[in-house]
Order: sequence, then C-alpha cells, then structure tokens
Amino acid sequence: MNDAVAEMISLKEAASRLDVHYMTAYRYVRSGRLPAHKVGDTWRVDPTDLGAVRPTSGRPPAKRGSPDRGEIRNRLENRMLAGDEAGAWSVMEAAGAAGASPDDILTALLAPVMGHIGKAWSSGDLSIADEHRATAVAQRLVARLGPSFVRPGRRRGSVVLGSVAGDPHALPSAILSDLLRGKMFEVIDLGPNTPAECFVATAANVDRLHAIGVCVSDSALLDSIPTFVRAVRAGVPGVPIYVGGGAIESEAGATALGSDGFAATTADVVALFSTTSS
Ligand code: B12
Repeated sequence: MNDAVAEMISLKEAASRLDVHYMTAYRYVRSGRLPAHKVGDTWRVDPTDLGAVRPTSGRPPAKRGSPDRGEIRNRLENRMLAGDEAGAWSVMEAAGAAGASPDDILTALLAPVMGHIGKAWSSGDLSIADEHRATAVAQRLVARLGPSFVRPGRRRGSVVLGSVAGDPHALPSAILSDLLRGKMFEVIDLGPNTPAECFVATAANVDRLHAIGVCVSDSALLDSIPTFVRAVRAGVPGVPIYVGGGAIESEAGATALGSDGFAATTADVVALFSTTSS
C-alpha cells in the first residue's frame, strides 16, 4: 500500500468523524459529495475531504439543496475518475431531477467534464489510465441516457456521423447523435476511426439522407481532412457534409477543410444540421 492510500481512512471512520450514519456517508460517496477511492472491497476517504460535507455546528448537513453547475461537474468528474458508473449516474439523475434536460446533461455537464479531464491529462495532473477509466464510464453514461432522446413521430431525415479515419475519439459522435435524435433525426453513428468508404457505404443505404457529420478532435489529422471530405463527397454527391469537433476552431477553418458549414456552440450544431431539413 502506498503512503497516499495509507493516510486514508475507512468509510466507517469517516462516518464516525462526520457524526452521521454509515449509510449517510455511503450516500455522500455515491452521489459524489464525498470523494472516495475503492481499495479492494472497501472505500477509502482522504480525511481532508471531510470538511466539504461536515455539517457546521447547529446546522443540519446540507442535504439535497441546489448545488451549482461547477459543483455538480466536480462530483461527476470525481465519480468518473473513480470508475464509479453507478455514482456518476446518480449525479446525472440528481441534475435531471433539479431541472437539467438530457441535452444539458450531455453538453453542459458531461462534455465539459471530459474537456477538463483532457486538460488535466495534458498538464500531467491525470494519467492516461485515469483518462481511459473516466472515458469508459462516460461511454456507459451516454448509452444509459440515450433512450431519453428518443421520441415518437416522423423523422426529418437521416444523418450519418462518425469520427474521421485515424481519430479514436468516440464520444463526440455519440453525443452529437443523441442531440440530433432528440431533434427528430434518424442517426447512424459509425463511431471512432471511420474510413471515408464506410461513410459512403452507409449513406447509400439510409432512408432520406439529410447530412453527413465528420467529427475531428485531433488537430494532427487536419491535413488529411480535405482528401477525406472529397472522397465522401464523390461517393455521396449533393448532400451537405459538415466537419466539426474540438479540432475545428473557426468557420474559415471548417470551410478550408471542405465543410459545408460550421457550428461554434452546441446550439449552433443542432441549428446547422436543421438548416436543410427535408
Ligand atoms: C477521451 C479522450 C481520448 C481517448 C478517447 C477514447 C474514446 N473511446 O473516445 C483516448 C485516450 C484514446 C485519446 C487519444 C488521443 N487524444 Co484525446 N482526448 C480525450 C478527451 C479527454 C475527451 C474527448 C471527448 O470525448 N470529448 C467530449 C466531446 C463531446 O466534446 P467535443 O469533442 O468538444 O464535442 C462537442 C463539439 O465539439 C461538437 N462536435 C463534435 N463533433 C462534431 C462534428 C460536427 C460536424 C459538428 C458541427 C460539431 C461537432 O459537438 C460536441 C457536443 O457538444 C479530450 C478532451 C476534450 N477537450 O474533449 C482529449 C483530446 C481531444 N485528445 C487530445 C489528444 C492530443 C489525443 C492524442 C493525439 C494523444 C496522443 N498523443 O496520443 C490521442 C489520439 C491519437 C490518435 N489520433 O490515434 C487533445 C486534442 C488536441 C487537439 N486539438 O489536437 C484533447 C483536446 C486533450 C487535450 N486537452 O490536449 N483521447
């Protein structure tokens, strides 16, 4: 056991120091209020984290309340980094119960948390293992939230999405898929690292093709995009092809790569795909 873990206390001890029942302390952990790490079968708590949940004298513990968005993001990130899908889901459910829409949960909570994790990874504060673990939880959370975007009714057409060949990022197209499904599009998500010919083959077989979306997160791939877009366009003529994602920073940049449009914000993404609605 390393020193950092050795200084940790058990959840039972944390509950005792907080003067709350063990199950209350456990709930703090699962809802992300109290950071904790699982070692074997037991939760270990850093005693310096107890201050954040310790009730001040004479006042009952802050229970549900309405934590601000930054605090909810912290809780979510904390649970995701711990690999705790159930706890992370509880944080998202609580945000939903407090009024966040499924769109908000993905774009104002989950995506910024992933962005923060990416920054912490690039500055060396998190390891690549931490990033992988959190991403695996994020993928499961997106899948779990998916059904809340499905509505009955006639679809506005089909959209084929995926990340460009060589790009391993899976969440951009997964999240975008749900946002567009919620706006009555039929979406086929081809996922990460999708060759141009897969976009073409898929587009050939969908009902009322409306647009194609190519996600690019890794700017090292930008040089390959014009050729990629030309290949897709040659196979699927007459349909808008939108290139976007974290590596596409401006309208001029998107146009130079061959995109038929650009979206700076999430609201703009939905508007962009809606412009040529059939
Ligand atoms: C998880 C992750 C990984 C995982 C991906 C695993 C998986 N299964 O998905 C792994 C570990 C594999 C990975 C690898 C790499 N990663 Co990475 N990764 C991330 C991280 C942390 C999260 C990505 C994510 O899911 N974001 C959430 C999505 C939803 O956000 P989003 O992309 O912004 O999407 C929104 C909008 O952009 C828009 N949008 C998205 N797509 C599209 C498409 C269209 C058409 C439109 C209109 C809009 C649109 O809508 C979305 C919803 O709002 C990001 C950090 C970040 N800022 O995102 C880094 C990040 C993207 N990665 C980065 C890097 C550098 C890499 C590597 C190159 C690292 C390396 N040296 O090996 C490799 C890729 C190597 C390769 N090409 O093979 C950099 C990219 C910097 C850059 N601009 O080039 C980032 C930003 C981290 C950082 N801060 O430096 N990564």
